[in-house]
Amino acid sequence: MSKFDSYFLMKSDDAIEYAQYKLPHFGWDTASMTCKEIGDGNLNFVFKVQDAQGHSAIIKQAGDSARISQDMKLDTDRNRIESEILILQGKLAPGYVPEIYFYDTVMSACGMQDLSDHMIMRTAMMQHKVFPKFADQISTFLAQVLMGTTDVVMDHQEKKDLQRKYINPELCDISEALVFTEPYNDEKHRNNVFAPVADFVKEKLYDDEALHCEVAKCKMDFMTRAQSLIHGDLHTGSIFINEESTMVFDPEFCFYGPMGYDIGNIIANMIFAWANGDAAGNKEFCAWVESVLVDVIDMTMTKMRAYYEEHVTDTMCKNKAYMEYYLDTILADTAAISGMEMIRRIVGMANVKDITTIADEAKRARAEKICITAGIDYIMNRDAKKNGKDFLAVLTNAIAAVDAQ
Ligand code: SR1
Ligand code: MG
Repeated sequence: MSKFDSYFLMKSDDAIEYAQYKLPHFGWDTASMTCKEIGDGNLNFVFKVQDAQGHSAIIKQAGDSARISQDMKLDTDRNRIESEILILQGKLAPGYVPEIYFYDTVMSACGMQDLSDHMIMRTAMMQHKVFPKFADQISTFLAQVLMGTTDVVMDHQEKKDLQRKYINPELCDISEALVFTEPYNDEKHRNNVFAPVADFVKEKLYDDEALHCEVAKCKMDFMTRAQSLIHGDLHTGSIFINEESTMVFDPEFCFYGPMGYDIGNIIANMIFAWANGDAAGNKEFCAWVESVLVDVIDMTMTKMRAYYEEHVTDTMCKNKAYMEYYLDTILADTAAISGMEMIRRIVGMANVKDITTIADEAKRARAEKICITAGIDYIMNRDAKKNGKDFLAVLTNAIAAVDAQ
């Protein structure tokens, strides 16, 4: 019998004992072991366990409610989903996700590679660090994982097995509410709206029926288009980065959905990084982010096209005109989700530090209006966004529109 034979929420001391129990082959120096809870996400507990001899591991545990809101009860099975997905993504895109050492469905916890030689990308973005390899690396991850799990490429029965296994209704329900519903009506009265933009939000988001119609279309697409095994929450807080490497983690929101959801999350969160750099007057950083916006779109599409051409197995999908249609729908979905993510992080329940830490009220209000204006353009005109330059022009146009007001 062990104390870990039934579920309880661990504290740091428990995580040390747990690491010894689950990872005995690490050869821990038990006397010097320490542990720090380092989770800064909205849902889980993350412990870094290490000893003085250089051994270390991350222990991640799912609680039965969200850290951001105790009222939000959640199935702890999400830890299994996350672990299995990381293992699968590691096969599709080797070197782009942390190694999973084990996962444990009793404690709803997993052990994974400690990436302390990387930074959480959002933290790095807020320090205005640049990573010249990022666009190339993230586009490889996106193309290989997203295209690699489609019906275009996979055996259809195997794809359906994955789709069934990772249906993930609870976490999808969070996204359906927080991304596709509440930012447009505050129906649960839990939006966080920065007071200086309250009138702008009411006019541009709550009162615009034409926008609501387009959002409804995107919401139903999200709920019904089982295109790829998507990460489901691919913001800069789900990426570890350093000069040489980009590693994606935290795929607990994963399910079979439209792949533009992941690409759009990257675009939106890079624009939050841009807004933070812009408020600080850091032109060099902003120029790098702008180049990333263009490159992420163009490189991802180039790599997806190549992956499609090389790996397509479905007979009908070998049709060239269909391939062009398919790639176009990915771009339109990417644009729509860029907009959805930008809007929901500004006005919804789960905000981003890139924006909320802008201390100057007027600068923060301007940043928020730029994000909302760009977000609306991405949603309303999603079919017209055909390349990286088009995606960047949305930001440029939003700045001009807001500054002209
Ligand atoms: C209650 S969870 C709020 C948000 O945090 C996660 O990272 C997802 O983005 C979710 O929407
Ligand atoms: Mg997360």
